[in-house]
Amino acid sequence: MRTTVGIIGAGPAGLLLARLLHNAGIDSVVLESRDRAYVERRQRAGILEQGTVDVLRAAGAGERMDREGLRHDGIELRFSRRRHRVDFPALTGGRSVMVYAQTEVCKDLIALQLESGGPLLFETEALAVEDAGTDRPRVRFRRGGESGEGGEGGTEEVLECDYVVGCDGFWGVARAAVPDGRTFERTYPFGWLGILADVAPSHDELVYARHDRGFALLSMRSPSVSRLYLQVPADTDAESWSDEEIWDELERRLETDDDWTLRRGPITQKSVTPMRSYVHEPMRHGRLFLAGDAAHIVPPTGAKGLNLAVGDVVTLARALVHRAATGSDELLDTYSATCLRRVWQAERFSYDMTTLLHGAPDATPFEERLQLARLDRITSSRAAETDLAEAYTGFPVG
Ligand code: RFL
Ligand code: PHB
Repeated sequence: MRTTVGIIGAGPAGLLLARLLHNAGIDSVVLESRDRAYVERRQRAGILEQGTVDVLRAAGAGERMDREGLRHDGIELRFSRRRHRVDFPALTGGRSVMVYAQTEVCKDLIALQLESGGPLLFETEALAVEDAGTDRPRVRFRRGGESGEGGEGGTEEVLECDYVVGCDGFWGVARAAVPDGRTFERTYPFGWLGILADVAPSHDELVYARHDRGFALLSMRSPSVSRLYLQVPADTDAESWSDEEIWDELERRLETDDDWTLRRGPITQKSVTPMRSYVHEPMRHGRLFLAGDAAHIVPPTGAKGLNLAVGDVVTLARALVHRAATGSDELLDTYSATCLRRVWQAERFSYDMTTLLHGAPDATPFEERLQLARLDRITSSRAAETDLAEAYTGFPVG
C-alpha cells in the first residue's frame, strides 16, 4: 500500500488533517486502531475556540456545528459563594467560543471522509513507524483490531508514504520514532470525575468553581444534557461514588449567595480523567510529524487540548500544500517551532487555570489565600480579566 501522507489515528487531529489534505488534492490514508462506534462515542472535549470553529467551517465540516452548536459569550467564575461573569466579546473585540462536543466533530469528519476522501481504516493498528529519517518512511500495521482483541491473527502490512503524521494520541506509537527528543512533564495529585446527565444545564454558560472542598465545573452537551466534573484524588474509582453523592458534592462546591440551584437528573456516564501537562520537543523527525495529543497534553481546565490539535494540523496541512505547490520545505522545517510556541502558551494557561481553581492536598493556608487573591485580581482588574478571556477564546494559529 502506498500514499502521500500516512496518518496514524482518527481522533480530531488525524480526521481534520485528512480532510484539509483532501480539499487541497493531496491523498492520504488514515489508520485507526479502534472501531468506528468507539471513536464516535469517546466522551471528551466540549469547547471549540473561535479559530477552531472557523477552520471547521472553511474545511466544509461546519454545517451541523452551525445548526446544533451553542455559541457562548462568556464563562462564570465562582468562589467564596460569589459569581463573576467573564464577558468574552467585550474583552476580546468580539470573540466567543462554541459548545459542540468532540464526539460530534469526529462524527461529522468521519462521515465526510467516508463519503469523499481517502481510505479511513478502522480496527487497523499501527505497530511502528520506520525509516522516518529517509524520504521513504513506512508504517507497519495490522488490520483486524488491537492486539489481544482478535488482532493477533491479522497479518502485518506496510504503508509506504512520502510523509507520516502521528496523530495517535498520548499512548500512540509514533512518538517513539522521534529520536533525541526532550520531554517536559508535570502530573497532578488529582483528577476529574466527569458525568453526563440527562438534565437541562443549570446555567446557560460554563461555571468554573473554586471551593475549599475542591474544584467543580458545570458544562453541557446540549440544551437537555449536562456535563459536570468534580476534582477527586488521582487514584479514584468512578464507581466508588454513588449518583447521589456526586450531586450532593456538586451542590456544595457550586453553592452561591443567591437563589441559584443545581438541577439533578439521571447520570448516564461516569469516569475519572487523570490530569497531566506534557510536551515533547521537537514535533518532527525527518518526514515524521507529530500532531495533537501525540506531542502534548494539557490538563482540561483550560479547554485547550482539541484546539491545540486543530492548530497543529492546520499548520502542517499548510506546510504540506506549500511543499506540493512549490517544492520548498521551508514551512515543514518551521512546523515544530511554529506549533510549540502556541503549545507553550496553552500549557501556561492550562497550568494557571488548574492551579488557580484546584485545591492541592498539601496546599498551605498561604497558598490558599494566594489563590483567592488571584481570583480577586481577575474579577476586579480589566487587564487581568482580559488576559484570561484572550487565552480562553484562543491564541492565533501560525
Ligand atoms: P486523540 O483524540 O487521543 O486521538 C488519537 C487516536 O489515535 C488512535 N490510536 C491509534 N491508531 C492506530 N494505531 C495506533 N497504534 C494508535 N494509537 C492510538 C486512538 O484510538 C485515537 O482514535 O488525539 P488527538 O486527535 O490529538 O485529539 C486530542 C483531543 O482528543 C484531546 O486533546 C482533547 O480531548 C482534550 N480535552 C479537551 N480539549 C479541548 O480543547 N476542550 C475541552 O473542553 C477538553 N476537555 C479533554 C477534555 C480531554 C479529556 N480527557 C478524557 C482526556 C475533557 C476530558 C475529560
Ligand atoms: C467539557 O464540556 O467537557 C469541558 C468544558 C470545559 C473544560 C473541560 C471540559 O475546561
